[in-house]
Amino acid sequence: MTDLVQFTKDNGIAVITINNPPVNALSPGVPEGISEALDQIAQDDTVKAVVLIGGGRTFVAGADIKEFGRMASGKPRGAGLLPLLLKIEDSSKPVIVAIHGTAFGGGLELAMAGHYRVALSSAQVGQPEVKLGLIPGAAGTQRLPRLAGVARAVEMCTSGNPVKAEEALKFGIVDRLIEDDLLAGAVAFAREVAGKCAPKTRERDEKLGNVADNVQIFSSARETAAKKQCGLIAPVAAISAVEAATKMPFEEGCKVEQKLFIDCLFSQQSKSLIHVFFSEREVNKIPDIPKETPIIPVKSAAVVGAGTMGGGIAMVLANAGLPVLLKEADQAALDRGLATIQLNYANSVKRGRFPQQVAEERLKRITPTLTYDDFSSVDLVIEAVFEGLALKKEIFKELDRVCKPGAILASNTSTLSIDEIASSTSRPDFVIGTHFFSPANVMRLLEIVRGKASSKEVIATCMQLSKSLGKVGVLVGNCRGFVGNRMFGPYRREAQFLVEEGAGIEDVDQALSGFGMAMGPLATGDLAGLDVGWRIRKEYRHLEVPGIRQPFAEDRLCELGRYGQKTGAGWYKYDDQRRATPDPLVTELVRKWVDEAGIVQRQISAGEITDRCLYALINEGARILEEGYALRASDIDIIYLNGYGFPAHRGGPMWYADTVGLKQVCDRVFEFHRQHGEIWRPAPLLKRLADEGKRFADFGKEEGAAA
Ligand code: 3H9
Repeated sequence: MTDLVQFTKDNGIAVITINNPPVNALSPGVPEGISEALDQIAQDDTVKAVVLIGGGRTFVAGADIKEFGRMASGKPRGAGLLPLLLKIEDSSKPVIVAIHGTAFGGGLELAMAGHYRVALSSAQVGQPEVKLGLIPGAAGTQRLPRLAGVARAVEMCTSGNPVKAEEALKFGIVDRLIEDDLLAGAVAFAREVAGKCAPKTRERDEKLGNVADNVQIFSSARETAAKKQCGLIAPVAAISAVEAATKMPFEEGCKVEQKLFIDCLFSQQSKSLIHVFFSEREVNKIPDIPKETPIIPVKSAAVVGAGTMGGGIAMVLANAGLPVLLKEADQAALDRGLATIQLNYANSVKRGRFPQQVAEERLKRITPTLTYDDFSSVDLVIEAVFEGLALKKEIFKELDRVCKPGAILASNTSTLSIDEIASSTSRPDFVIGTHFFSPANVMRLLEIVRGKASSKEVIATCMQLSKSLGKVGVLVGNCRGFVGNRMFGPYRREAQFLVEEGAGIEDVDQALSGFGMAMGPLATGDLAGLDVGWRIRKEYRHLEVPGIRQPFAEDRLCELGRYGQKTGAGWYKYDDQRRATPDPLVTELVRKWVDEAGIVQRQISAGEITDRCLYALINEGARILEEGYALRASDIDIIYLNGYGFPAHRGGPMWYADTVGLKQVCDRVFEFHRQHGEIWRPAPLLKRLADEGKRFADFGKEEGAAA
């Protein structure tokens, strides 16, 4: 038996324990170990039943995702899971699978091959493969409908969402919940069923439904997938695989599943989503900040500014259970801010997100104030006032005076220098940027901006805090716009140029949403408020290099009071429900303005639209990476996936560029450089990696990128 699997006996009951920390993934050696244990058990007349359990914090979280790369490159290790699952199911001694933590993917498939499943009530089960661009590949799509019914199996395999133990019991996936001691409960259960005829999941058909109902289930699932998971291969494949379970014998169904699984495994979508899985975890690893770095306890917080961002941040903190002081300069602004927070909570209750009582508890944690009087006791302050350096410096000076030593002073600035802000305090090591994205209580991204002096403890605390706030924290360097907005500038610049050069407004948005972006760049501008960029451009006009082309149509729209959704008009017109319709007036105005500027409009293809917007994003990303403002290309991907609606199945902008091939991306950037001038100068890193036949993903691995 391998080290990864142990086998003991407890008075006639064999206990097989999987020990492959941290999550008992089914890495090579685990299936083999279980198989060997079963062989020994089969020979041992003293054993009457078997318990299969996971050691450590969880049962089995699935196949070892790291192995998929090998499988896709034709070098799989081990015999796969299917033969083992048949062996378990065919065991003449009942196998009881004991579940704690998570039984996900291959873990649930393993469990379903057992004759019975018992679980702690805190456990969860699920088939999350679709989130990796895959479908269950070890008969999950065949056994799950036999246990839980067709509709439930389709739902679980297409959404990938976990199911709590209590529900799993209701659905028939689990046979019994165990209160405290899982092993003792499972062994007791095993004694009850020992010697009795054990059901084989693959032979059960009472939940496979009838043709008429199933036709309905599959067609509505396909419709939903086409709407909500448009362009994704795996959900559709999962539906077909479950459908096969209803139409053919188990063995045939398994063959259909295998073929679909392999198709998905070889797809770029799956490779991209697996990249996202590992990148989301990598983002927490900061080379010069070890895991053991002390964390500053954060038990209370304060937010300065009760506007859209400040109010949203106060909600995020309160939602995570922290008491929050919310400060404004005058009563009217404070009242407005609180009213918005109340409305947001009321809307969440109306939509069924949480009960009224939870909303009230959260609201109670927010204490409005007009003074800094109680700031002396808080552990963390987040400043979220209007984007003006002088004002922010004044506030930080005051915070420095009133806050206790050791309190973290954070700014939610989206453009200003953290070092400049920190310079107004006597403790720049306790100053950091926490850049939330709007709406702060909804968007998952949190850029954590490292100032020159920010201490390691402060950074580690903010990274950990981001998790407890339900955010994805990404550490970035202190440059203008940091990572996300610095890249977003060239992306939106190109969208505007394209309209000025003759592309239709909707054509630009549709090309990018067709690529998979949650929203087109112009509609995004309308949502965020066109005036935001307009004000920033006015403030930084002195930095513009003479002779470098700037887009101007959006500024003209702002001059006409068209700020986007909030004024009922921007690039589009909006009704009182904020539904957009195209506005021919804008097209006409843009044509007139560009005529006056001497720009000759032309037909522009969807391909040119996506290339120009995305390659502008990527070219800037390459500069950021080379300048060391992002730790890794994959960190930039995580920023774009969580803050800017970049499609996960494309893996993020830098990964996407790698999949296109940097040579091709670079050639196109050179072409745009020739056509449109200096703004398109290829980033040196892009050129170098393209010349060397490398990828962004390689950068830093062998070259030691700066942090
Ligand atoms: C599958 O099963 C296909 C089948 O149909 C069979 C086909 C033949 N493999 O997330 P954490 C690592 S597909 C390898 O931070 P948590 C993870 O990278 C799979 N590694 O912990 C991290 O490493 P590091 C279906 C894995 O407590 C460490 O474990 N299953 C795997 O926040 C800790 O992870 C899934 O999709 C894995 N399967 O969350 C489940 N899982 O420390 C994927 C984790 O070096 N996993 N690692 O950064 C999860 O959802 C979460 O990890 C889990 C724990 C909820 C289990």
